[in-house]
Amino acid sequence: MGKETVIALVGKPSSGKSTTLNSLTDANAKVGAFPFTTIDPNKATGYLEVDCACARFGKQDLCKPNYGYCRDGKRGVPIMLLDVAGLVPNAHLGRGLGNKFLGDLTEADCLIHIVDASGTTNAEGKATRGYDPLADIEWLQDELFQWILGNLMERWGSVVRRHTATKSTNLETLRQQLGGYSATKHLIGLALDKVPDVGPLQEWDTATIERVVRAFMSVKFPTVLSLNKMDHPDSDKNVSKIILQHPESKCVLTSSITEVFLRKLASQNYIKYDAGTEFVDTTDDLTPEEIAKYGLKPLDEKLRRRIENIRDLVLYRFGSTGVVQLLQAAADTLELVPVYPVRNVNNFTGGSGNQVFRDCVLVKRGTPVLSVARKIMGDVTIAAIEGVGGSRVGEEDTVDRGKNDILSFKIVPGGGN
Ligand SMILES: Nc1nc2c(ncn2[C@@H]2O[C@H](COP(=O)(O)OP(=O)(O)O)[C@@H](O)[C@H]2O)c(=O)[nH]1
Ligand SMILES: [Mg+2]
Repeated sequence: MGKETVIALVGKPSSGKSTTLNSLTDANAKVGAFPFTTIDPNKATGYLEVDCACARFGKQDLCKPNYGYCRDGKRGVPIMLLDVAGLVPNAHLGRGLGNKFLGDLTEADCLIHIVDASGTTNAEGKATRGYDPLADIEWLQDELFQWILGNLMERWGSVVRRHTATKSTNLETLRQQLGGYSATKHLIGLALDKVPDVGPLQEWDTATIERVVRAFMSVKFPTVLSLNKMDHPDSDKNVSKIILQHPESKCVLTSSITEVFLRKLASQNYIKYDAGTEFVDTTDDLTPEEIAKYGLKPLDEKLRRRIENIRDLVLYRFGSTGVVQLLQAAADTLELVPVYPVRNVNNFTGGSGNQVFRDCVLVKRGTPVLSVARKIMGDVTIAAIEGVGGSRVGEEDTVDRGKNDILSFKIVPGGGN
């Protein structure tokens, strides 16, 4: 298997990173085994919700993913999440565990910056009131910038000498210098495309280097803002300010503590809750038959009031707790498309049995199907690639949402390893 997509949760202490991670990973339904090999306490599997291909063919009843889940055509595709704690102001100077934290980030394809929108924690995460969370957004971006720029400037003299001595291109030299951030040549090329007419590297002044670093950050660390603690009364005005100041940023309003609470109540059978929606049903809302069917327990007065509060403060105002949308926003930013490798292109089953669409991988839209094959099967010789109904798909054809996303790879017998 190729490299998995990794989404890192970042933010100052007490912004809600761990709560958000819990809200995304404590899946309340039967969920397939853990597909990732790395065991690390700060890593967890989240589930990106997509419209599953089974619904296109009316095969929801036969859809049993090997990993993740599928409920009536809504599929949860596993995605790796990383809780990157310990970031404090000036981490790039090595304060606290700063540099270790920054090093952990290199694995990430996308960042979710958890912002405490309520302003009830200061820059260091200590309790306060009326703190301006705009400062956190700028500080985090600046921290990353200083870190990358610092690493580059530290050895700029020798970088330039080597660049001229080896007659390298800007791309080759930057690849050497920025490859350590798990950045591919392609990615660095995209960054360079964002700063046209920079001229040869040996002539760059500080301002130009800074522009290149900013461009690199934007492709290597695309960021979604989670404006968290939306349930708090002070959050509204801060959110308006943030959205006004950062119109280009992708923002999702969240209340991760509410999601954790609702999932807990659902697992204790007090409510019926579809994660990510505004729909919470209690015994007050359902018929005796439905209550029996779902096995719901009656609420006491205190619980009933809390649920009313959650509806008023979060669900009815914002449409949901936002956490499911948060992963979707990250996936949109990365332009991820679910692709379903199948054995049988007529009934979509795998090697055996009648269950359909057992596998699903996330790939960037526009990826050639041959690269998808490599990602899934490694370095084997592909004889042919087929789509739905056995239609031939060219190796260089690309995948998109709903296009070339159901594929069967025919391997040359004995041509693999
Ligand atoms: N009101 C409110 N509090 C939250 C929310 N999410 C987290 N918290 C609280 O914020 C504090 C810090 O949360 P935690 O997840 O440990 O933050 P971390 O340090 O970023 O991992 C805890 O007391 C949480 O209960 C939220 O959505 N709303
Ligand atoms: Mg934490």
